[in-house]
Amino acid sequence: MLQKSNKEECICIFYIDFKYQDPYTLISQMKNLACILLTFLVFSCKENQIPPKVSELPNIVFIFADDLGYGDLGCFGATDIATPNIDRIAKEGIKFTSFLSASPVCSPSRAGLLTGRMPQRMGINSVFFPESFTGMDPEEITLAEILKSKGYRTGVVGKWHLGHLEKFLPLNQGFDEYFGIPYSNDMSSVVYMRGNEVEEFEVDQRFITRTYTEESLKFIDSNEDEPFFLYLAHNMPHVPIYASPEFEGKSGRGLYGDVIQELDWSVGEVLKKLEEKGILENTLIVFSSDNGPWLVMEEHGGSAGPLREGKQFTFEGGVRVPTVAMWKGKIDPGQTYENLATQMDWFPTFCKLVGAEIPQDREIDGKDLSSVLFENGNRESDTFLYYMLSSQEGYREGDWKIKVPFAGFGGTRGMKKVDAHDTLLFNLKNDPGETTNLLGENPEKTAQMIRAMELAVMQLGPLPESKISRTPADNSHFEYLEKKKKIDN
Ligand SMILES: [Ca+2]
Repeated sequence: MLQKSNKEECICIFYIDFKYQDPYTLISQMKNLACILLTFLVFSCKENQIPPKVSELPNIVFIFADDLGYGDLGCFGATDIATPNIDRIAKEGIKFTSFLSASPVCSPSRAGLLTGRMPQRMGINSVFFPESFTGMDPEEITLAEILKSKGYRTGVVGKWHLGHLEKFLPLNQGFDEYFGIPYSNDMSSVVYMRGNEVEEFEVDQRFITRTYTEESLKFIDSNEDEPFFLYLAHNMPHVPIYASPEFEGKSGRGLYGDVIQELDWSVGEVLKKLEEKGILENTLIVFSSDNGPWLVMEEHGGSAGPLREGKQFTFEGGVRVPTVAMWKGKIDPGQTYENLATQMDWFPTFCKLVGAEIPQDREIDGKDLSSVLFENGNRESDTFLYYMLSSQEGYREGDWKIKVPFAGFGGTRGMKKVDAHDTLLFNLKNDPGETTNLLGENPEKTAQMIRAMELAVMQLGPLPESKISRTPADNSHFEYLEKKKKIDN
């Protein structure tokens, strides 16, 4: 767009008034004109290859909620939680109604967002814990590294959850600044880190959202003059949930609703700051969630709205996340995109936006969403492989979804009981709640979907071992004593 307007300005320069020039001046001016024209032609031919100048690059603000459900925002149908600021993004931008997270749990979902790659390719199938000695490989190329290479200031505020040892932390993955809790807020030793150091050992969780908001506003304040990438990854509404005192008792859905209303306030503060600085028109803002609601937490977990199941499962409630994006003047307001898109798509989309080459030495699974965002177009592909941990559990192609047989899960205090099922076939357009198995009446479609799914899995190729996310108990002390006892006897 910016390039287009530059061209118009160039054309104005070529005006020469022939009538009042002497022949020598005229020849000299014609020569100059020829030079200018030649330069213009060369630049026109290369137009698509010229990376945008730093000053033309948009800021990117990516706001991520943790375990926010599909039914927890006003613009996605919630009537008991007020989210006017997030609704504003949908109203003044685009709402994605079939936006899929890379995984139904935290760490793999975040790895997919930041690299554009299926987390299974990186061996990130489950979540990291404070005792994990593994993390996302520093050799992975993150969005922050891409944007930094184009002159961006990059900051992450909030939950990282891709490994907390120094080599896995944000500063080693392309971020200039980090403030936040390095994993989930229900894990032992909840601390605030700044950069690579622990800054606060006693985190009062009631003020996490407020603190993250203040840190984000400070980041915008100190980087307003250069393009910046702010990744604001809230810990809320992951359990245990907390809201600041002024938000308590304000929503129509108890503490959970209060927490979401505080998150919405936070979004409003960011929008207000961008407006005050006069940079809202030069900022792409995305709001999304890392996975579906943690339903086993009952009223402290969110709602998947009309979708089936939630976090930890590959029914739509686990992976379809409420997603909105706005960029004033660039994204037409009030759009709804109903076809499939994924969290991994932001990687190639942002690469395109800033004129960065998509890495060629590795598979990037995301697809560029530029035509969806800026041209009312469609995403290049409409397929998706559903994974939970290391299990490939389903496949989507357009409106159709097939789920492989599931042995059932008896339920624990942290994971909901879900019944066993045979192969399931759904048409998500007519049945987003996955209520009616169409397998019996669509044998041809079923066979085609199974073939397509098998091909997709085959094309994925061999996958690395899952990185150990939780170390087993070290029982060597007991084993030593038992061994000793045997010898003594
Ligand atoms: Ca999560």
